Order: sequence, then structure tokens, then C-alpha cells
Amino acid sequence: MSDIITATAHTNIALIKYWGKENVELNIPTTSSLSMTLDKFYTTTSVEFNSSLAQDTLILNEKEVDATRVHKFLNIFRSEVADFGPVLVISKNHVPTAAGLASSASSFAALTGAVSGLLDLNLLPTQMSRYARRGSGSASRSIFGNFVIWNKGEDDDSSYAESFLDADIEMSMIVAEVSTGAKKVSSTVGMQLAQSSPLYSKWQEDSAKQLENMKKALMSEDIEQVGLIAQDNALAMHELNRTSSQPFDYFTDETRALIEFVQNCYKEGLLAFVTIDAGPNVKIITNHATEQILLKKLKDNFPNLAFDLAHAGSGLVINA
Ligand code: 2P0
Repeated sequence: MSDIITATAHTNIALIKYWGKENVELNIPTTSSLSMTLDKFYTTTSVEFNSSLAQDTLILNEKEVDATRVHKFLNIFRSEVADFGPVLVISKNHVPTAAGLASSASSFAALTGAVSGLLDLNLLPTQMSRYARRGSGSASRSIFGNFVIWNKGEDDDSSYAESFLDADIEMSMIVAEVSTGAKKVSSTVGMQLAQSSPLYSKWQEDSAKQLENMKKALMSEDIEQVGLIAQDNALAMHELNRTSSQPFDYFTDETRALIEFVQNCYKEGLLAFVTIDAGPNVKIITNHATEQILLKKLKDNFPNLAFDLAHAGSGLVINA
């Protein structure tokens, strides 16, 4: 066992969203979800035991930050595996943090990999996925590359992600960075509110059907169907927020303008669909053959925005 263990995990974007919890403490979701892991955004995390520290310490992007969530996560291992002293966690996030690009997914997946290496646990990827889920639900999916399904399960043992399709089907994602500032409603709070929407049970039913159709579309590499289903699923998720007991909306005027623009591109014959997470950024689904045409149109029409181009990425890597 080496003294410092480093792990890298990429973020993922859900094509069928996780937006609600059956169990808040354990992050057991109300629906299964399916995602694409992205090559462009990732987190690299190193961990080491450090007896000179008074408590678990997190250095994120070279600054010491609040380690409460990391401490809580490490305590899961302390209670389930073996007790151990303070851990120094040094993390570098190559994701615009807390702007709806799911940095918690890559962060907790990388931390899971690093800690399991530090403790010499030799876990199967699905077992790592269970631990990552406890840190942040979407992190369960970032253990794997390409297309990943998180079967909701019903308890701590049965709720984990696994690879669905470990192939690059020439899908592309253009990320429009509408805002890199902190989001106003955390995912955890947002989900709790969404579950109060009168539309929620219908959304769960629709999500189950969309998941089955999404699986078929991915297997047949039909990116148009993938995009249409993902777009319907995401827009319905945001409608839950607007119809919750305390309505809220992650969209800004720029988000809405981008959605309209992308939908017009599709009407004009381009392969272009949107998906949006817990923030104002818009992720545009297209394919390798269309990405440069679409990127140019987007840059010409939204000159103030930054765009990133991402493709399917790899799963967790632990370097001992
Ligand atoms: C997803 N999102 O499936 C959904 C869609 C955002 C919108 O998972 O409370 O940070 O830590 O389990 O995983 C973001 O929520 O939430 C998320 P917690 P998480 O990607």
C-alpha cells in the first residue's frame, strides 16, 4: 500500500435524470437513471493518512475548504470497514463547480476510488458505485465510462450503477456555460421540493417508460431518439420544480433562449437536443458529424457564452 493514493473520475450527464429520493440519508432514488460519462470534465483526488491533522481536511483547487461532507463520507468507511485517523484530501476539480455541471459526481467517485485504494479494499466497480452513491447520488454513475445505468434498487445493497453500453456511439455534447456562479437551490433541496409537485408520480411513470426507450435507442445507436427522449425527460424534470410547493426555476432568460435556438436548429434539420441539470447551463446533444456546424451556429448567435465540446469518457482510474 503506498502512502498517497490518487484517483480520477469524470463527470456524467444524465440522459434520464435522477430527481428525487426514496431515502435521503442513503441517496436511494425514486427512479432509475441513465447517463453518459464525459471526457472533458473530471476530478483528480489524492488521499493520505495524516496524523498531524486534528480532523479530516479538504484542499480543493489549492484552497482549504469546508470538509463536513467529506468527513461524513469518510465516516461511512470508518463505521463499515475499520476506524482510522484524519485523512488529508487534496482535490482538483476540472469542472465549473456548483453550476449544474455535477462536480459532486466526479468528486465523490474520485474520492471513493482514492479511499478504497488507501484502505486496500479491492472493491468491485459496483461496490465502489454503492459507496459513491452515499456521497452524492450521481457519483454512483461516474465510476463507469460511456453509458451507465443506475438501477434504483430499494436499499443500500441493491442501489448502484453499472455499465450499460461501454462504447462510443459518436454522440457529442456541447456544454453552454450560461453561468459558472453557484446555483441557488442545491440538488438535494431541489429534489425534495420537486417531490411535492402534483406532477411527480406521473413523472416517475413516464421516466420508467423513457428509460426503456432510451436503452433501445442507445443499443441501436439512434442519436435522434436518444436526444428526443433525453430532452423530454429533462424538460419534464424542470416542470416539477416550477410546480412544487415552493416553486423555483434553474432556467435563466439565456437558458430559455438557448433551448429555443436548439429546437429551431432541429426543425431546420440539424441533430440538436437539450438537456439541463440543477443549474442554468444547457447541454446540447448532437453527433460527431454535426458538432462543428452546430458549435459555430451557437458561437455566432451567443457570442458572450463559453462553449465546451465533450464526448463519451472513461470510468474511474486509481493509480496506486
Ligand atoms: C442527475 N442531477 O441525474 C440529476 C439531474 C441534477 C439534475 O444528480 O443529493 O449532486 O448529492 O444525491 O447527485 C445532481 O444531484 O445530488 C443530479 P445528491 P446530486 O444527474
